[in-house]
Amino acid sequence: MASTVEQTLVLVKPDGVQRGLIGPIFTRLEGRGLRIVAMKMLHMDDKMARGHYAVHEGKPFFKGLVEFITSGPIVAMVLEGPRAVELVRNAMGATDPAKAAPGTIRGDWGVDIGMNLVHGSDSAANARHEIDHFFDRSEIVDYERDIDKWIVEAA
Ligand code: D4T
Repeated sequence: MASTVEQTLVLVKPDGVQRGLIGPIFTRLEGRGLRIVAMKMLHMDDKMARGHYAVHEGKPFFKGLVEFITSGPIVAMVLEGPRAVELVRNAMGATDPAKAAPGTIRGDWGVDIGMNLVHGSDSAANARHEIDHFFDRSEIVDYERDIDKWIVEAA
């Protein structure tokens, strides 16, 4: 049975951009069958970074996290598909690359928890909030692909 379609926010963090991993990371997520419905490159400023990571304010790694995420350009995208949040989180692997399974983005390319290449929303509710933090509604494109019928069973 087909699951509810969700949207999720994915960021390729500054380390992923600097290491030339934008394409390989996109390829994994797009190849999985998820549909890219919005995408842009930006350089987060301090205010935007603090807003995005507000839940971590006060934690010992917060200052370093904000410095890191604002240290260079990032790529933000919105992916859509059934259970998109869970699919992306599984493809990213555990937060700490040392604990991430081989075959995941962090498990294949990451070393340090502070430079773990990607961000993905951790719930559909947070995804909605995070997408609004990065994109205007008008920047999200509503379309279908012919191949979608080979990826998701009809309801
Ligand atoms: P993000 O939010 O970047 O997708 O990562 P996760 O969802 O996998 O993990 P998180 O929110 O718990 O952590 C956010 C961000 O903080 C860095 N971090 C985390 C860190 O530098 N030291 C730490 O001890 C933790 C827990 C890594 C990801």
